[in-house]
Amino acid sequence: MGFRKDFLWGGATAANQCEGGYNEGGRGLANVDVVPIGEDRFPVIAGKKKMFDFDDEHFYPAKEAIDMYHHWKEDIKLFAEMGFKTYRLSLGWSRIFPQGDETEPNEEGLKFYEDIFKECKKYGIEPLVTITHFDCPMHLVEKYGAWRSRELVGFYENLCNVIFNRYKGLVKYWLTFNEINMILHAPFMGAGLYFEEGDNVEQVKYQAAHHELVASAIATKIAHEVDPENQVGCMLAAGSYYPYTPKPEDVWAGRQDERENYFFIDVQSRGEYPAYALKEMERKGIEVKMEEGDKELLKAHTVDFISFSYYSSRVATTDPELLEQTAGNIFASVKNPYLEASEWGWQIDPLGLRITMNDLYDRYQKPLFIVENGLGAVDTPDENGYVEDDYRIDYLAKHVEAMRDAVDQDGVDLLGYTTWGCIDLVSAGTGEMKKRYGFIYVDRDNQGNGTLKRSKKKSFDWYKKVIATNGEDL
Ligand code: BGP
Repeated sequence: MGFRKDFLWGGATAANQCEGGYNEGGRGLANVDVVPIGEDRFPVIAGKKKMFDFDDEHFYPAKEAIDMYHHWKEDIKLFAEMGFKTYRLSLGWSRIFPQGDETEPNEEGLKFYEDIFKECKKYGIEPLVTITHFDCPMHLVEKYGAWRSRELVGFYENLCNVIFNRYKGLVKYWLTFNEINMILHAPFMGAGLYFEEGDNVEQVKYQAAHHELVASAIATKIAHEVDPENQVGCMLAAGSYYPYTPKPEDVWAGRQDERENYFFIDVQSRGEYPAYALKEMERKGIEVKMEEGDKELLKAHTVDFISFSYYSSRVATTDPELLEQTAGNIFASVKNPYLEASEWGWQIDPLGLRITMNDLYDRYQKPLFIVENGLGAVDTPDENGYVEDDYRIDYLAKHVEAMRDAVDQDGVDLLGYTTWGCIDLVSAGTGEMKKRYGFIYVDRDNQGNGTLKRSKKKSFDWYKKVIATNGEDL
């Protein structure tokens, strides 16, 4: 009983939130570089055009982040010391194709990740690679309007051809798009999408989503062709919905909200647009333009496993006045009176993880992979950089316990678990360093000051023990 013997314990990061080195090694600019810290972090709203550049007024955390670009050896060594079996990281698209539409890749970028994968392998760590974690080269944003253009499918295909061939034998687990449903909620940060005056916003979003879905199927196809050992997953920002009351309308509202997210995975895992989505699009007057062969492609190249992030459950209602949008958390939800919340208002619900796992497993009957989970908190280090983060240990222990129940009691097939931000990094939602998730503290503040020194928190040894006992000793 318990987790499978080859359970993949580890941690997760994303290129733009940890690498820095935004203009080094021939790297081009990406959408994620130009979202500044603070109130202007989500500047792209319907009808407003984004200024695509750095300015002097704002601080852009991704420029340097925690400078993993120069610290990766040291960081991987620390992951190995914790006993990681896997390390989830993402490729910076604009490191490999600085503009995005070149035919030849940038060797320096390719080599950078190759060295990382080799270093991981040295320690017996299996890389889990997100092909795009919210990032899109700025040139593709400006010239083509990012994923609104069908041409992006071809550029992404080119990227996939290059990486699957180059990293054959080094990488086996792949995720096509991080939190693919984020395109609906944070279109610029999530997919480089912006809107012009007069755009039918929903139309643009769903057309762009279709392009990503087709690109994801093509990636799956190439991955399997290049190496049958490759395992490809989709990635959902998950969290089951509870109805606020037993009122049938609230239950129905929850179902609707859930479907907005399931839509993507239904296509990626079952291979076709679900009936409810087609009807909803019809009602909204959305016409997704498909090319010949798209339907067959989607059907033939479905994912091997279902990966997701889980931070909280959500609560649905028909009463818009009850809905809150907590800072950084872009999913609107009613505050659940039975749950406590993090300092950022994200509600803490370990049982919700078990519920979410069951929902996904019932629905898709494919192995699951939890690729993000964790507590964003303010850490106060002592003079040696040591943090007594019992609150983080408590959060993670309860979530691991819930996932063990889903495996043991409910029979869910779970491949692995990578906690979010295993080393402190820049928050995607707020752009801050103040919101930390790591087992490893990084001396860096919100304005980019600090020595960048890495030090172990209390949770470092705790997680090491969890991994060593395969999740028995929490
Ligand atoms: C997910 C993203 C991550 C990560 C995480 C935590 O949505 O995939 O990139 O940042 O959320 O969110 P935040 O950084 O806002 O605390």
